[in-house]
Amino acid sequence: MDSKSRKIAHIDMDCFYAAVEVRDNPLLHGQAVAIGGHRGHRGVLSTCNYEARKFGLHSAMPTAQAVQLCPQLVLVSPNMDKYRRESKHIFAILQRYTDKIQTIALDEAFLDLTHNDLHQNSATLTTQEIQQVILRERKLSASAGVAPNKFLAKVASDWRKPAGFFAINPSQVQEFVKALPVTKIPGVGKVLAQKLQRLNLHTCQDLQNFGRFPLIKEFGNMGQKLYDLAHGRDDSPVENERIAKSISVEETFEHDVWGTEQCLPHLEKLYEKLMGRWRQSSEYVWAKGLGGYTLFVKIKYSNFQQTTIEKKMHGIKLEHFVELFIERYGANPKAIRLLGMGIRLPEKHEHLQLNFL
Ligand code: TTP
Ligand code: MG
Repeated sequence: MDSKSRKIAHIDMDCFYAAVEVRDNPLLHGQAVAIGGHRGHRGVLSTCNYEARKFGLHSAMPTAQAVQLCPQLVLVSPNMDKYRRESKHIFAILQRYTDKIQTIALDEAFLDLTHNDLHQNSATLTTQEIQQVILRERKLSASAGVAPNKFLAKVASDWRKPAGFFAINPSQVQEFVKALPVTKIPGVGKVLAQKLQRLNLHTCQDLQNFGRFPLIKEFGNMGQKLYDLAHGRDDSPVENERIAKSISVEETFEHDVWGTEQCLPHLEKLYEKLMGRWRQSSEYVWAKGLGGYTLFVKIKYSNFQQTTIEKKMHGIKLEHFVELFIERYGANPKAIRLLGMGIRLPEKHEHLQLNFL
């Protein structure tokens, strides 16, 4: 192995939402199932199982069209909480193998297995074991790919779907990319694909032959990227996303406020604002179902002296913030120029540990 060569795995659950529903409802076994709005309503499918795909159904297809193509289709309403819970279980399994994980979606993650001791450092065997464990413990099938970089690992996991595995070794990269259609390149959507087609560029080999500078001339930075990817080159690391350490809000008063009574309406207002931010944040998705939250209140006095009090609480309630405020302020009431409050967030993978380990 080239010493610089990495071993990246990409794992992607098969027809994720649909698979969860079919697993949990024996009546759905063997049926064509889609997740989406009800018959006759406007809307599109979130996904559908492989039985339904035989009829040409796919994600984002209008429900009405799907029902026309496959009249026996069973439509199930989405249950996002359930899929999120399932996702945490799956990611907790991945964590047993490495902490170098980049989650991409609820059902998808990259793993850097370059330095992994299991199976004599075989990323193939480790990844296949992960697939088996997911199947055994969660009764769900995943597809997986292993390659020297993220781009090719993702292509590989898609190569033998469903329940498939495909590995691209460093020595196979050059041969593999030649025939790879440009539509497999991340960032090549409909519009770019059409432009490439007009230039008679269909495969990565075509992009290679077209040349770097002509590509840059046509597509700017994207041209450079296309050129690199067409050669199977992608240096992007597997990044554990750092999520915000906290979500907080604060208010600096035009005139100092003094005493608990004056502060209460401000705390209420801040709380409303905080909850708005919290619900919109992606952290909300991850932290949902988490047993406790560390909440904090910040007080800045008119003399600019500042203090913060924080505590782990169950739930995120206004009274918790009021309690914290009174605990800190009650003994020492002074004029206040700023009040703030927030939620401290553990890192994403700590959430998983809190829940499962
Ligand atoms: P995908 O991994 O793209 O699709 P999938 O898991 O359903 O099927 P595949 O076997 O091809 O991987 O997306 C994961 C989930 O995200 C999917 O189950 C439902 C949801 N989703 C949508 O809600 N809308 C969409 O357009 C897509 C593509 C996915
Ligand atoms: Mg999937």
